[in-house]
Amino acid sequence: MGQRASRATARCVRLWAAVAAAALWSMVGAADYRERLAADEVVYFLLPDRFENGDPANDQGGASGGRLVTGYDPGAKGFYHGGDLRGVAARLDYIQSLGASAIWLAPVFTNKPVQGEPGRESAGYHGYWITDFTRVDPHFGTDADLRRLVDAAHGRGIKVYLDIVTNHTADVIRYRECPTRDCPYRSRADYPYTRRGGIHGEPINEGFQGDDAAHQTAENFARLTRPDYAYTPYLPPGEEHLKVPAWLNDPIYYHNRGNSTFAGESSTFGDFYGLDDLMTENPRVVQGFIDIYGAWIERFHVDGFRIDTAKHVNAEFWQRFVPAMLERARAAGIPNFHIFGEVSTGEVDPALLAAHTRNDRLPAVLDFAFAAAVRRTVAGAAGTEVLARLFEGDALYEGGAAAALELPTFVSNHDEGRFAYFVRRARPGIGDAETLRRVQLAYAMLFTLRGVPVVYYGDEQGFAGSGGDQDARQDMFASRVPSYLAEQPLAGVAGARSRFDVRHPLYQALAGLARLRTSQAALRRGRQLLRSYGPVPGLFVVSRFDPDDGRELVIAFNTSTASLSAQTLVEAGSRDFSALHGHCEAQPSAPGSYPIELGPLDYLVCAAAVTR
Ligand SMILES: [Ca+2]
Ligand SMILES: [Ca+2]
Ligand SMILES: [Ca+2]
Repeated sequence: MGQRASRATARCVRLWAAVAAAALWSMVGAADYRERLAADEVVYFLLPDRFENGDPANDQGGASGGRLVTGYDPGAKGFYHGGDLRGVAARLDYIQSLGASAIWLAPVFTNKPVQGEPGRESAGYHGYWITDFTRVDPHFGTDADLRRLVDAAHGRGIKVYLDIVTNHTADVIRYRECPTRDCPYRSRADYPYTRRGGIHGEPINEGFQGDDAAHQTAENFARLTRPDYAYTPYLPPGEEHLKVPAWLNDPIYYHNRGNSTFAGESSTFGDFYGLDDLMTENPRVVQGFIDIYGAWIERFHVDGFRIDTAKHVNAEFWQRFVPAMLERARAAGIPNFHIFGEVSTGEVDPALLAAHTRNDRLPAVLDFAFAAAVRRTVAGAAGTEVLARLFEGDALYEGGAAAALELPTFVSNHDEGRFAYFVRRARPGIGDAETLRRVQLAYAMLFTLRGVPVVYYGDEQGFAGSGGDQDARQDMFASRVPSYLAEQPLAGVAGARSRFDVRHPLYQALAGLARLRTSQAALRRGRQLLRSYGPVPGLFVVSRFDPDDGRELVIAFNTSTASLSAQTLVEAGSRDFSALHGHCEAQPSAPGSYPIELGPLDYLVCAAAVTR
């Protein structure tokens, strides 16, 4: 068949595919959101403080005074800016039009408003410094505001995931031995539970058998009565009853061994920069968190949990906590409750991530290895074989490649930074046009490759940021932070303005990708097969297969800045391809060999009408 005829056929099939896609899209939207599998979602991750201010009356969290009391300073990137849950509810149209079907809210529980040494204070605007685990932070509104948000989201078929923390609370506990917070880690061997202040100290906690899995019983922990084996913990005056529920105020439920070095046993037993690290081996602590977070499922009917700092908690805790949460959710009428843990790494290291699905039995983990692989190949200059190595690792997950379909994937986040920033850092001097193409290519990978795409709020408005953490947490409402105002967003203008522009090219691109993914079961739930990759930037191809009829989708990316044409393997019986994105030849060159032509940093998605 000549090229002209083949293109005409492809156009015709494309039209048919678009009609079918629209029908499928409406079917997905009409179905009960609870029936959708975790793999079906498109997740939008936002920090309530930085998204939209729906109620200026709560900006100071009900307190009055300066920023060191209220935590509120909209001109400082480390303080509260005024965003809240009403603001999120007011922007559901924006979130839904982007194609998101689930919202992951950064923690909404009551935080210590301000902590840190004098002169180095910052605020709990991010939500990870919890004092009251039973109430919405007053800066974000009320429990009723959360209920209204969840109900409104559900009314649109949008799920809501809460971000939970069990590793630590806010920094309240101090140690007598070190008046500043720079307390070095004191190990279990050098400072055993059964001696006061080291191996030569007086005997304490007589008969305590240790914290290992075999001894995590109420009887054993009843013998642990003194928390001063390593340091002498105390609660500063006025903060003795700060935490809720009340059991959290007792230092016996914490490790009290000083700061984590993020290596060795300190990774699970050390304080995360002074944050009070919970004794998650103690069954009282396990039950305490089952009670706390089970109540949030039952009270608000949320649809899943993202678990903060999951890798800093012992495996046995998760082995008990996760099944309890899934059971509470099922009993509350939420059959597909999703739980995914944060196991952070900057490496393409699926073995590390997979170990937490096997040892901890976490149903899923955030796919930091995916983020690292896309960063290396699309922001950096690594060959596309890095992506192949990533997906070969899917076999390691509990449940194998099928389980990997439910891993939330991302290219930007609130800790490491945004993809546009990674591109600018890796390629100083390139223009915004190329940066934009690289961000689009990264998001094309996110939406079409296996895993559940997580969009980090603001990426769709061209936010780049100037680093990680506070430098990647810009305001969607008119900002007053000088460094945010100085930033030049991709395809946008700098300055203090509301950033909910549905015509922004990245918003449009991501919305298109979300529609594509939602319309194709192969992209949501389909098996993925590696086809083409290499040691240098260039072609990367996978096939994905419709779980119902077996039709093949060919997905090809060009990570280089040169055009390419190549043949790639397809199923011998795949033919009558139509273009879901880019230019697709209608027919293979020969059975099992399909021609690919791609411009620089471009991609295509071609769907076979028949695969036998
Ligand atoms: Ca507010
Ligand atoms: Ca502390
Ligand atoms: Ca810990």
